[in-house]
Amino acid sequence: MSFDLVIRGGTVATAADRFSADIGITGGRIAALGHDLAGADEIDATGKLVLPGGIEAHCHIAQESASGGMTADDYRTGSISAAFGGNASFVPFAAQHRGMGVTETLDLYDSRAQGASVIDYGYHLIIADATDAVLREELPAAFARGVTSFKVFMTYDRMKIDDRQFLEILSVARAHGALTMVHAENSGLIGWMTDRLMAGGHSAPRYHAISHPAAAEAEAIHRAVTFARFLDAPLMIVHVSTPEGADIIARARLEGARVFAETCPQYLFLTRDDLDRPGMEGAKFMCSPPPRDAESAAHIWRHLAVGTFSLFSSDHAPYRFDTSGKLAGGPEAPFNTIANGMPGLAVRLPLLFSEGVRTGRISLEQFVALSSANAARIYGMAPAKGSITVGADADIAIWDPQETRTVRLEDQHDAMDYTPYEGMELTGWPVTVLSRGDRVIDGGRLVAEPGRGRYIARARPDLGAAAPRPPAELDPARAFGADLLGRDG
Ligand code: DUC
Ligand code: ZN
Ligand code: ZN
Ligand code: ZN
Repeated sequence: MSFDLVIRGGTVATAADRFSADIGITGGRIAALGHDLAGADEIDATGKLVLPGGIEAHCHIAQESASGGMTADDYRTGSISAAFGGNASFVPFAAQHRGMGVTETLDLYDSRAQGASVIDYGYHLIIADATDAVLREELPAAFARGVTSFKVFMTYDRMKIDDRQFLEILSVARAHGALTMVHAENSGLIGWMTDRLMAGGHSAPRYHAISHPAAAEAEAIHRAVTFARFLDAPLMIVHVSTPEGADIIARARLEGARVFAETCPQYLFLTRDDLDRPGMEGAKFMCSPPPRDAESAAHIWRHLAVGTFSLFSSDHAPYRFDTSGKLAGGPEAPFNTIANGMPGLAVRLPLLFSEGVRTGRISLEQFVALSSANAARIYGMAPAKGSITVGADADIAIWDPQETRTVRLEDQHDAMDYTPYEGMELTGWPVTVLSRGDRVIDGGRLVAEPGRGRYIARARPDLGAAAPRPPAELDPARAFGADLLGRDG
């Protein structure tokens, strides 16, 4: 029997194990794992690692902010950059803004993505306007079209939901088997700090970090986790930056809560000192939550190693260092008018491989879990995505674990004019990326056409069993009736 394509002689790794095998691919799927397989086409992977294609589960592509600014990357440049970074699929956000319907929002993002992406894609829905119609009709309709995760913001005046709306969204999501994601920072504390700093004339980029203290994240994570546990609704806390926040999550997980968490490169590799670079340079390192300090980063690394975090995502939020992005408010724009976010699609996985796997902080299997397998399961894309197993999509990244490169803007292949990681030397890089058996990146070059990527209609997230029921007097469902809380039993 001959396959369409055979990847020969590599070390295959999944989230569970590693072994040497050839991979036989037919019709875009993995058809066999074995030895001495023959194919019409072959890739020699001797000395290389053959991993499930990365899944970038947190990035902002062709998204306008609440104040109207557009990200620099669209689905063409964003997907190309992701592919160069070892990703075979990605799940950007479809952002509802106030006054927009959810179906309208998803149709708009479909029009932005179709014909543009080189890799497969889905969307998480951002809910900014939780009207009755959204909650009762549009969220179920979004779920039915394969958008099975919903993000809410506890901060940002034009995006934030209040506690009652948060409870309502958790409850509706739970009833449909959807996963709620949350940007957890205390809005009042950030607003108060910002006003004080601005009143004192402190408007430079470095004050952004001071205006978003660790306490703002810890308080909001505690509140979000409390609500999720009260309803036994699953929750994903995105972009966790602080030891205080991670500790709350670790404790809740230890106690059996279905609370999941994500961290990002900026909380491991950058610090608030980066915001204090000369002139406006610090604006390049402004994101929310902001980078913290070296001790916090070391603590987040340990949480990554022990399993507090299920996901390591870029939070690629590309605003250029010019008047189309960060400096839209002028050459000395005050920090509270500068767009939050930084790029990272192409460098997320090399950073984690070089500084995580090679240093022994995490295992290769953990690397696969954090970069691909967990996202596939948690966001309803398994078993087609996230593993190297017979029947799965042939979404594969072939890595050279010995190759050393210096991070350069021109190798990001995004629409940005800077990378926060410029000049870092990293060892271990993806060299070939396949999506459903098609070469997308080969020999350091893009070899796929925009538009070949397909929409992934995601299934119900696989999040494990609900927590055991508390005693009747502590169980809101039994005390008040299941319907009231939207629980399904
Ligand atoms: N939240 C994100 O998830 N990304 C960029 C900025 C933000 O506040
Ligand atoms: Zn956020
Ligand atoms: Zn801790
Ligand atoms: Zn984000």
